[in-house]
Amino acid sequence: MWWKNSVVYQIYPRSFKDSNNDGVGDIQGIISKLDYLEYLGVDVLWLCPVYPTPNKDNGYDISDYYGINPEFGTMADMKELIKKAKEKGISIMMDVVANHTSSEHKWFQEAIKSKENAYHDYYVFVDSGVNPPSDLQSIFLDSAWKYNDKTNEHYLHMFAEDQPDLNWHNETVRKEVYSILQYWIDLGVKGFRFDVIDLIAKDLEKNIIGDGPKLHDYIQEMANQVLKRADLITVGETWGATVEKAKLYSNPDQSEFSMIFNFEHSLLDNELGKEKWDLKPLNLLDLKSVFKHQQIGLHNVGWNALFWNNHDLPRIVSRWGNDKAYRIESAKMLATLLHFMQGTPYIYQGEELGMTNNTFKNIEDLRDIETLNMIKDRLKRGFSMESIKESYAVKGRDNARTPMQWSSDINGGFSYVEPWIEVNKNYLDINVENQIGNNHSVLEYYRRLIDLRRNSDYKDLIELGSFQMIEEEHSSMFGYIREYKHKRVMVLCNFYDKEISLDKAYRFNKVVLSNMIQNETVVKILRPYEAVVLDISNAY
Ligand code: TEU
Ligand code: CA
Repeated sequence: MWWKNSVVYQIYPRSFKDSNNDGVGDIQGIISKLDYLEYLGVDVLWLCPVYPTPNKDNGYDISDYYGINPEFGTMADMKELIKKAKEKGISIMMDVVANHTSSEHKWFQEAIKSKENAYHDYYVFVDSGVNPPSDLQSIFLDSAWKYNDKTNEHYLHMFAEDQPDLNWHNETVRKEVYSILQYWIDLGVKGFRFDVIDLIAKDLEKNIIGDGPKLHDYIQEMANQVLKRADLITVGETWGATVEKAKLYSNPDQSEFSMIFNFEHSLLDNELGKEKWDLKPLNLLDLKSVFKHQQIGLHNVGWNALFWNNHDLPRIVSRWGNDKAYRIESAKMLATLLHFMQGTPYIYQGEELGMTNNTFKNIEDLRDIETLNMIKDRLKRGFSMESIKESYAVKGRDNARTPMQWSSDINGGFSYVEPWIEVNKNYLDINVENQIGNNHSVLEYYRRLIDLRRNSDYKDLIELGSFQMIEEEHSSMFGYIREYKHKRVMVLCNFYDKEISLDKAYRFNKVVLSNMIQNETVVKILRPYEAVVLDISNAY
């Protein structure tokens, strides 16, 4: 299980690097940055979808699973990327969107022609005449049902109407997915990320969308027919996961996935039971409880993906760190907290620089369908424009999709022409060029974290060690101990911008890593956003 010691780097190709100056990132752009990714020390590149797409949801609406989006390049470029990454010991993880296709996929174009069409049962049609079968709402806030006049039916779409849901109860559909996976395995990819995989077994009779009764049957069938035959890293995107479910998804017997993305922590600043746009402050004690439960609950019985960021989430240093006076310290503190836990860490492009959310002055500058639908929905429901702006400023997905900031050149070195989405104006201050080799930078700190996990004599402790919270009730400090054989390290993180006292003065043998100079012989206070990792193997 090589991936237990790996670090995955997530690339949103559209915003990573534009090699041909059309304002859109591309595969040759990724190839041009492989030296950088090797320098960072990552082992796997998760590419958000690179297949042909009408871009209604920036590639999560796939019209051909066997091709490459011409905006991103050619299949030859893709094969070159796989080859050149492999030469650097870096594997490629593809993003598999199998809950739905684009409405422009040939399967759907056939399916809507007639009920008798061979592809009709590839999708979820309900013969309800001109009225939708139910008031089910899509995740993008419109009706989940779209009328098809040719067959006088409605079809299901849990996301945009241009993203019709596939019918996984149809064995032919499942076989089509397995063929797609095998095709990419044969091309040399070493991993897959499965988009909203917990929605694939929906049971409409029982009014169940997520976690359908046959979900694990289908995942296990996919594992047996394809995944287990290659030595892959696989991760399921499961917004409905809990620790208990995670044990099933990530069982060490490899009957399903290597791991899952469990979003319990990422839901903690949503008003309970409301939408992500209904904001509430994070309570650190909730976060500590969620991570403790995951760490202890999965130890030796499952495996966790460790992440703060992705292309759907606001940037963590703005969300739960401090993107003003303490940007660098808080970015390093958040990274320390996450990377010393058990699991496979995922670094989202720009996270390693301490990149922040972007201030979108005008609605016209927004690109994401989810945000644009929310604006329409909330205006209709009478929300003030002020509250709507606050919601997307804090939680909008465009925050994570502004171009990667490479240098102080025009457009942050992403492209010489105006990019498809605006560049964060702080690129002059936050970019790769002024962080490489700068010992104080977030980038070099991430390199040390990755090196500790991959190459240090703390490697086994980080990968296999036990987890124990300390000062569990402390409302500002997140602290834990990892232990393996004769080694023990203590991770102490001050989550806020005020100096704090610890319940005890902690002795230690040596400082393994810290985001500030640590000259004390015992630690009993932490400065704002201070993170320190202490070797305490012989201190007690
Ligand atoms: O996201 C699943 C999903 O539900 C998220 O969109 C989530 O609801 C919301 O964005 C939380 O901020 C996956 C992909 O990651 C996302 O980019 C796609 O839009 C979606 O599926 C449909 O494929
Ligand atoms: Ca380009």
